[in-house]
Amino acid sequence: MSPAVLARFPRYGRLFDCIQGWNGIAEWGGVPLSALVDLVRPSSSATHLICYAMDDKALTEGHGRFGYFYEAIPLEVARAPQALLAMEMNGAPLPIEHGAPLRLRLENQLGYKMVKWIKAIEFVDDVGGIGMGQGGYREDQLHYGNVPGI
Ligand SMILES: Nc1nc2c(c(=O)[nH]1)N[C@H]1C(S)=C(S)[C@@H](COP(=O)(O)O)O[C@H]1N2
Ligand SMILES: [Mo]
Repeated sequence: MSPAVLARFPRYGRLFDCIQGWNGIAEWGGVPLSALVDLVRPSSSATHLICYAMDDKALTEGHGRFGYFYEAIPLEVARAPQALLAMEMNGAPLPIEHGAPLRLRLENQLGYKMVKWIKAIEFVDDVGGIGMGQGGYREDQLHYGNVPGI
């Protein structure tokens, strides 16, 4: 993506919180997720969008976990101004360790909702049939809450 195009993206900097207690600060650039929702015009029955990631947690996390990382994002969270499809971090292209080529930034949610290494996005009207049905990988495997607002 050219610097001129990147320069037009909104940028957000905010304290980032993981549920495990660590945090960090960065500045992110990208496309508002609401722009994608507007473009797709999901049917009125759609409640969430699912971000599917490239990482197989059996390989990257162990502890007996399995399956590809994903998270379900309620459409009202996706439409919020704090929701970004990020391609840039601290003024440079998004690095692989932080989710290149594309990651979610949801500045009003805990870290585990911010899917890195996105490979596909799907709009659904029920999260029950996705993964183990709890609304996300961390919810399925660790019983985290599925709308962790901060
Ligand atoms: N694809 C994918 N995205 C993910 C995760 C993951 O394991 N796989 N972990 C989540 C969790 S629990 C946190 S706290 C943040 C960490 O983001 P960072 O590596 O940019 O700090 O990524 C989130 N996104
Ligand atoms: Mo996390």
